[in-house]
Amino acid sequence: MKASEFLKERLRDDDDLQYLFTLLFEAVRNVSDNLDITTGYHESVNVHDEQQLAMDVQANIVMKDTLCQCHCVGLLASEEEEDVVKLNGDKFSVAFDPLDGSSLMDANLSIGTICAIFPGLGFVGRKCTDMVGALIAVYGPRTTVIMSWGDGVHEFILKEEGFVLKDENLKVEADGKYFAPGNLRAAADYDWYQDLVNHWIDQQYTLRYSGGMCPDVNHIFVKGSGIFTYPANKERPNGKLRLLYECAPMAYLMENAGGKAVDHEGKRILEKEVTDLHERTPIFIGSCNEVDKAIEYLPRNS
Ligand code: P6P
Repeated sequence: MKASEFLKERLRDDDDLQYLFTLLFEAVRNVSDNLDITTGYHESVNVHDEQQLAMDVQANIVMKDTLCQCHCVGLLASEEEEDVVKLNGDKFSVAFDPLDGSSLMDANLSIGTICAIFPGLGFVGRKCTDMVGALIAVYGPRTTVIMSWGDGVHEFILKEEGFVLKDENLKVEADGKYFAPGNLRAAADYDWYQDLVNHWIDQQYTLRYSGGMCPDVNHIFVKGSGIFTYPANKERPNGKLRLLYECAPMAYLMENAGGKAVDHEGKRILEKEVTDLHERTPIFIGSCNEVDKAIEYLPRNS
């Protein structure tokens, strides 16, 4: 079944959200078709003083240009934009990381796009529970999308004819022995993280870590279990990953698939309020029991 047909059939009660997702699929296809691993660095840096890859800039343009076509979108936020971008609509605000992990491209590792959809206008001051939809794309051996609007989590794959449904109502089991331990530097700073990693090793968990959040969390959705972590360390006291356009959409999808996502205090990521477009948060996400186990090791609990 084509993604467009699936959306028409299942997302009947909100034509605008259906159209917005259709445009997001189109944007992902455009980014996928234009990924050029020979592209070098752009002559600019982004808002975080990070050297921008030409592909970062290109993907950001694609996302903005595509979303500008949506009459119902009023506000955009992007990792590649210092401030919000105002559009003409008033029904949705969309935050995105247009090309997460782009620095992995030259090593030909998988990368992705992450999107969060909020109702109305505005991001700062909103609780992440306000979200009404989310999407992640993975540009790997194949281009796939996982998305949800709150009625199940569904996976699509890009074929010649466009995106087609690969699997619907994905579920993440409570237990799972795959682990993706991000920011291992923190194990050198904090014994609790070293102890947690040792737990996974002692229990003979299977390591599945690529350095790209999209493929690493996508692995949990597709295999149906596992845990991804990216804690803070002394150099990065709030971790590296962004709340609004990375952790919150991932948490939205994970909770809709039966999983869990918390921060360094064991607080639900979705309960967090957005205080800044680009704020960072530590994240522990995946199978409920695996996240709960990780929480036991957190400083305040250990
Ligand atoms: P580190 C990629 O650059 C990214 O933003 C995420 O996709 C990934 O999980 C994380 O950073 C990897 O961070 O510190 O291992 O380079």
